[in-house]
Amino acid sequence: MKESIFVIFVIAMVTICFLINAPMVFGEPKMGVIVVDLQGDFTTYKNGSLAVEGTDEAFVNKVRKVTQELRAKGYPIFGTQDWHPADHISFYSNHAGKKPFEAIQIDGRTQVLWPPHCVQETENARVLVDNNLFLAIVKKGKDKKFDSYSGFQDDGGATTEMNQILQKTGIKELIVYGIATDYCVKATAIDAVAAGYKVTVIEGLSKGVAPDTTAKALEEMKAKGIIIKADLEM
Ligand code: VGL
Ligand code: ZN
Repeated sequence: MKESIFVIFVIAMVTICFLINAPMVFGEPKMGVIVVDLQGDFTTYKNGSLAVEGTDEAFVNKVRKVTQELRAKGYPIFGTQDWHPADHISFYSNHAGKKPFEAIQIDGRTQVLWPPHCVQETENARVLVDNNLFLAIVKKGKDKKFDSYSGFQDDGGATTEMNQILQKTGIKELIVYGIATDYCVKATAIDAVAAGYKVTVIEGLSKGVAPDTTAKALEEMKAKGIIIKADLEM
């Protein structure tokens, strides 16, 4: 009789210890980070061809510092890199008589025509955050026929390796920031939510091409369930 009470006591204690430690045993939902297009051509810091307002050296250094801190805390860091061939469809100079920032229709899609930027293997296509911090940097916009604001897929629907890499890493939640809020940050965050991740966009670590499209992008992201945080408190 005494023995069976002892056995029940031991089983109860083991069960209680297991329940208390369950979050540690099974792990918290795994959080990853996507740093979007932190490249010279999008910054005033590097005199970029498509420099976005507010992307001076102080901004880039802030993104570098936070990314370093997130890495030090153990979060897996991923990046996207705009990586266009010189004859890319999104460059105004590849369309006779067109001007930068004009929008045209191509096969039923709206294509904004940009100054040539992030041309493969050029100085200003480099990612300005320490490349050693990243588990992977996903290149996008490599196909001359399609633009690719999203890090997950291009305008033709061809997927990148992003989702596969995140799944392999066991990521469930994502922090997203970078350039530009109204184009590549927005498209990447929206595709991440569509792929089933819980997404938080950090407004203070992102800059937009224009105020009106940036305000609209933030509203659109919120409407899709994306959390918008002013800054990361660490
Ligand atoms: C981007 C315009 C063209 C971006 C990329 O990174 O937001 N914007 N290509
Ligand atoms: Zn581009």
